[in-house]
Amino acid sequence: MTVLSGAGISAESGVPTFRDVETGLWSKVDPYEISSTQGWQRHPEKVWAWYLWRHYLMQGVQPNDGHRAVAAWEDHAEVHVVTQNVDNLHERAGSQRVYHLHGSLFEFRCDRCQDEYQGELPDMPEPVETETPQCRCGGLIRPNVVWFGEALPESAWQKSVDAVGNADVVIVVGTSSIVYPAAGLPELALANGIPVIEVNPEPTPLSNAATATVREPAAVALPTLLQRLPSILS
Ligand code: BJW
Ligand code: ZN
Repeated sequence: MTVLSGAGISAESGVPTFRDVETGLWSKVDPYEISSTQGWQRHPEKVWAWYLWRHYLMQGVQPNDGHRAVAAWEDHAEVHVVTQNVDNLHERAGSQRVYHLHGSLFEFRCDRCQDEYQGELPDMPEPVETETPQCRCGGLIRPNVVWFGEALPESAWQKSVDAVGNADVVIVVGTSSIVYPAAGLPELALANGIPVIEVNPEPTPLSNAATATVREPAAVALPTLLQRLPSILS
């Protein structure tokens, strides 16, 4: 069984999603300014403040019943978790095989020599523009996440393609299914005759093609999903 998760699975832990109309992050900032290489080159202080703020926020949240349910499925099946999220809530809930397609907000590195940064990071309860730390090589320290226009980490991508291609069922939870190449993974499963179940309170571009849809929040749907699978798929 393979789970593809997006921001919606962490919404009930208090991590804001990106595209939800009123509460989403993109209702307040321009995604291409704050999460793209061009934005970073133009005003790193702004991007740095925004990521330090999200780093601070994510340090203070806990996994919810959705993350915990996915971890508990490992008692019954081989579960692979492919996540677009940069939080670590799947791991903290106990999932063993987690592939981070868009990197991690708990890792930082130099934007020039790529060296990992181990230094202290300030608490940032509100995004306030601030200078980024500098690497020995003169490069700037950035979060180890994947911005628009950047390639996904090769190893995580390959493991995700394998996990989807070898799954008996793919559960797609809490993603708007518009950011590629991640959004191509359910399409890959369907093309291989693998059932895809979408868990999302709102319709997405995947909904019509999915084998079944569960229109419930993740923390409500996932704890009983395994028992409901036979009837959902019949
Ligand atoms: C609930 C819920 C609850 C609410 N329970 N559900 C055409 C084809 C292919 C690619 C492209 C294309 N046009 C442009 C591209 C490129 C681009 C792209 O896809 N753009 C589209 C937006 C058009 N893709 C890229 O640039 C990617 N790289 C790439 O293609 O590289 C090629 C390359 C190769 C070689 C060299 C160079 C380049 C990279 C994409 C990186 C995305 N990065 C971000 C930021 C990560 C860091 C950070 O966290 O800040 O990733 S953007 C943002 O979107 C983040 C997310 O992971 C990603 C997906 O968002 P997600 O998770 O789906 O969240 P939302 O908010 O959109 O949706 C939440 C959903 O939850 C909603 O549906 C709610 O209803 C639901 N929900 N509450 C369950 N309680
Ligand atoms: Zn460096």
